[in-house]
Amino acid sequence: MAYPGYGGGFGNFSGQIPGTGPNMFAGGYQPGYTPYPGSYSAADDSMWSYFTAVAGQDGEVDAEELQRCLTQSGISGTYSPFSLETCRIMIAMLDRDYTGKMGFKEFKDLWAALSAWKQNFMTIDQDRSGSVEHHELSQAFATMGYRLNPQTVNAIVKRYSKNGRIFFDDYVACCVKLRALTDFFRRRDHLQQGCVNFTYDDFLQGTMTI
Ligand SMILES: [Ca+2]
Ligand SMILES: [Ca+2]
Repeated sequence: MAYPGYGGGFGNFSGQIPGTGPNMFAGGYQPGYTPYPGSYSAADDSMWSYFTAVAGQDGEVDAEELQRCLTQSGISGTYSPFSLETCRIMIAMLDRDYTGKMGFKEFKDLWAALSAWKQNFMTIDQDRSGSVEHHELSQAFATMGYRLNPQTVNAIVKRYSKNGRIFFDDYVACCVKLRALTDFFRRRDHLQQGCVNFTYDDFLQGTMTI
């Protein structure tokens, strides 16, 4: 049987990193803001300088630093800035060595993922209301390859919406969580049956850390 609920292409960060050049900031950047000083020749060098400035003394980016830098960078554009909770979720998603912080590689991946989400959000918001509504989210999940029953979609919309509208920040949190939990589940669903046994501790580790 086909795996129920597993999201396909979108959100698979490895392999969709468009590079470290300034072009990854395309789309919705507030005019006038330049994260890359023009004097740098190699895009990687300027990304590295940007990273070290954000990371501070410990050389890694935590949730507070990430929130500050995302707010400053204007990557949310006209959408409201990312909450600390969403920043934590984003770090948890990419934090391969479980330090609760991001190194340079993870930081680069996040920038790439964020511009992909933003493009994705604008595509899904078909009526240009600036938010994603129930039918738009339901369609988006289907496009991403998730097959969720209507009650599940209803429950997710209730959790992530304000007056029926899901804004960019909550949309990202929702997509990251759905992806991470699906991955967690799928790794244990060896027979691809949509049914898993796990221990209490395993369950808590997989869900509480996201
Ligand atoms: Ca730091
Ligand atoms: Ca909309």
